[in-house]
Amino acid sequence: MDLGVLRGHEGSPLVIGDTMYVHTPFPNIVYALDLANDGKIKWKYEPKQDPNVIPVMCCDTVNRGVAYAEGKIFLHQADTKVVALDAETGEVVWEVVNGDPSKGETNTATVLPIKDKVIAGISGGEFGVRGSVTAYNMETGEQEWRAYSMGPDSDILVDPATTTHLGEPVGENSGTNTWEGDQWMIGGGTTWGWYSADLDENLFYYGTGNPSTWNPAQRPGDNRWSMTVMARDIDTGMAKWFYQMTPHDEWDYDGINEMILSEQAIDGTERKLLTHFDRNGFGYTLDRVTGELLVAEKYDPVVNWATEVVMDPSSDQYGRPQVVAQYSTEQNGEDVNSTGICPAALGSKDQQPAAYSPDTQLFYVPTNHVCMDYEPFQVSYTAGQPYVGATLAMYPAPDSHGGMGNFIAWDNIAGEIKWSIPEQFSVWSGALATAGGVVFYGTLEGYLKAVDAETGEELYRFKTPSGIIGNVMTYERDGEQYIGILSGVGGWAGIGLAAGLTNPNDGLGAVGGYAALSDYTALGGQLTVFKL
Ligand code: PQQ
Repeated sequence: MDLGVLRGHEGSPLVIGDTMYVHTPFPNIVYALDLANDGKIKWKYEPKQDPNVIPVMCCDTVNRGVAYAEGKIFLHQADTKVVALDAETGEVVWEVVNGDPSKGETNTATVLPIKDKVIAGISGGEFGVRGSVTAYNMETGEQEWRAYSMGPDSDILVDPATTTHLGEPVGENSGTNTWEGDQWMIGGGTTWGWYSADLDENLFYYGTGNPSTWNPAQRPGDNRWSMTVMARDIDTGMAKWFYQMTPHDEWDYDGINEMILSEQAIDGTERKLLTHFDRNGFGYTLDRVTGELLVAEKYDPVVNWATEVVMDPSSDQYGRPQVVAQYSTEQNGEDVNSTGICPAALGSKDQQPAAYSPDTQLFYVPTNHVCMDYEPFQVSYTAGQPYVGATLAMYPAPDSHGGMGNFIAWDNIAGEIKWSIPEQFSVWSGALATAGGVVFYGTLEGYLKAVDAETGEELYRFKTPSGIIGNVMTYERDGEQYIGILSGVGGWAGIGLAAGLTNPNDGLGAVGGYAALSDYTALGGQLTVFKL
């Protein structure tokens, strides 16, 4: 099905009963398709949004999908309006405005409907937005609480004595005392990624993005709690534990990638785990109840900005990446132009989610294999204007013979790659693992691929009409299994094609890095469904 919108199609369709809900990038159309009637359109919702939001979206006009609960479809639009639609009719039940695009606050993420709440994040780390998550009442849309990523304790919803970081209380003013002056007010740490929840623990999990600006010399300190995995109480928003992966970021390694929850045995004991493939190139395994750090290993051997994450709890460096001075972009408060940094700012992996198979106990991870040169420069803050302060160039990692991505299988307990499939471009699509031992992903050239979960051997490929940056999904109807995928090249990697840019430094360096993509695909916006 052609969806009538070009540019990047992230996320996936959602199937509830006999209806498939499909979303598009800006203007964020939602279609309800009748699966019992050959996909006939039951209803279509097209919000009216001010197109002035487009220039304040950093990385294409993407949207990562709608969510469903209690008979409602939840759409979080680019302009930050959260809308609850009647799933049967498409009528608006309630709507609420979560942010202000005139200050650079936008949205690309889906929401987390959980218990009686809808939890929503915010984008705008490239505009000096101070990130937050907000819970709205699922029935009425009324705001229940908001937790900022940085700021006073009452803003970030911590208890200084009981909220922990690596097992220690965070103490008072933890969201301001690693910032100089009022910089935390424009401190970034936006929340544009994926949300997971453990209902038994009454916790939800997500990560915060880069501190603002990208010029680290302008924000001395660890910049807490940017770049942090957060575990918060669903009812109150109070934080139980934090783990900051990249203190004082110098590379734009946003910590927002998905948190995958699994129950696995470690040394014979069943643990509740959280596995996270960070932009910074480390794959982290934590105990999701306590926040204990169990594993932190590189999931692309080319990662060079840090040698390791210190795992000894008695060290004053515990949990901290050991930064290699050559790849720093700041020395003693001064800007430093740095070359050959791996990974590039879009990370060893960006927002495209990995998948876990409880059968193989492996994680299937779409990755980038890209490095960068980074030139920070002084930038001043004006509300609604870009607040980036760095010029970037991106290129394939040196050992890769031109390949810019790999699709890997990862053992989250050993901290090791089990197998790796080289790809010409970054794998910008979300993976799907099935109980049939088949794993799916899409490529930027537009292939949907099926591989063997144990060996990575390719079983099937199909070229869809445009590059794939959506997430492969599956559903069952009348005893038959189906696979669905959105095509439509774009996102940060495809921003050159999506926004028609040609200057190599444009798109924060991605235009040059992915210039060859135009030899393989063109803009699109389609849904393709396969029957097994
Ligand atoms: N969005 C993409 C994408 O959809 O391909 C990639 C990125 C974003 C990034 O790599 C970002 O750093 C990023 N940062 C923010 C932010 O800091 O608020 C927002 C977004 C976004 O909303 O898409 C991205």
